[in-house]
Amino acid sequence: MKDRLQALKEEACLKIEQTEDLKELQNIRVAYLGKKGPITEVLKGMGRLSSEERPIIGAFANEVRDAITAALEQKQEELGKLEIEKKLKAESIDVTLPGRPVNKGNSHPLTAVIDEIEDLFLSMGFTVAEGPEVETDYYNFEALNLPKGHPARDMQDSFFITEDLLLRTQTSPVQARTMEKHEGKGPVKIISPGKVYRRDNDDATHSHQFMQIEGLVVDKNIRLSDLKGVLTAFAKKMFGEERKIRLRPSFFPFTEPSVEMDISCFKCGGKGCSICKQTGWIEILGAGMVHPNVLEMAGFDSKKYTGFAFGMGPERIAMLKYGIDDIRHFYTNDIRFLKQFKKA
Ligand code: 2NL
Repeated sequence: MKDRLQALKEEACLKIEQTEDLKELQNIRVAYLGKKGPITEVLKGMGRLSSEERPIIGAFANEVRDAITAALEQKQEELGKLEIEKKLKAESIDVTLPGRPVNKGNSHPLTAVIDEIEDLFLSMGFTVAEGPEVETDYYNFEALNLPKGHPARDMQDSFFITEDLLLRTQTSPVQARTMEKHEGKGPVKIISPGKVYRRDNDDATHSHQFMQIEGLVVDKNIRLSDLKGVLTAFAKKMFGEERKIRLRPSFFPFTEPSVEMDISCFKCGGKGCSICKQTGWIEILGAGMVHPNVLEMAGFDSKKYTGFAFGMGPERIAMLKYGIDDIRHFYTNDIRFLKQFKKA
């Protein structure tokens, strides 16, 4: 019996020694130490032994069981460690690997130009005002000195929704609304960027929907020289400190006097090139002193208050700045076009 136990011990220990797998180890445990295992079997046969032999074999059987248990535990620990090591190796992160590039988008060129213009005027103390794109006839026309039947209403064919509602043709209604809110008290110092709509056939220089940025300053003692100072600062910051400006007389129903502003060509410096069409000058905006009628309708006393206003098309500014030849590029959003305006 002792030999049988000794054989079982050696057999079990060898199997334990050779296994590389935790599950198999568990199977070995069950096979040798389980209730139906050979050691239990041997112990069951102890009744047949003499009283001298019984304690000796009993003690030896315990020894064998303890030895197998110890071997199992040692192997289990070994395999457990190995498994963790394997896992660590498989899941380790190489922190020295270079990062994968992230595909980043960029601002739309028109958005970038509008942001730049906004920042510029914000730095001069203006605030940004916004308003509805569906406007009433009153704010879009009447309040801007364009009464019904005024010939200038034909100057811009508009998208009417009802007899009284239309898609705004300029952002001036935002300014008329803002002036009203001031209840006759200055200062008003705002810019109003936003979408505007005109009934136009789209081509390289026309779009039925486009952006406008208007500006308005109303206070006591505002003069044409203030307009000139602010817009000169704008032109220099936007197109280079060497820029010169010139004002030409013009006409807008909402300003009197009205002017158009040119900047000296930023490409040729004034000598004449294709950008400035050989004139040395580039038209960038319209402006003027706010018409007294417009001030009065918005609740300002035009004897005490004066103001200047201006309006520009950011598409035109962006086209000049980036040499874009077709306004439709801004709205067709071809990714090959848009990607060219990624800042380094
Ligand atoms: C242009 C010209 C202009 C204005 C817009 C304005 C607004 C109010 C009162 C008076 Cl509330 N004027 N806006 C004035 C002059 C010119 O825009 O060529 N825009 C693209």
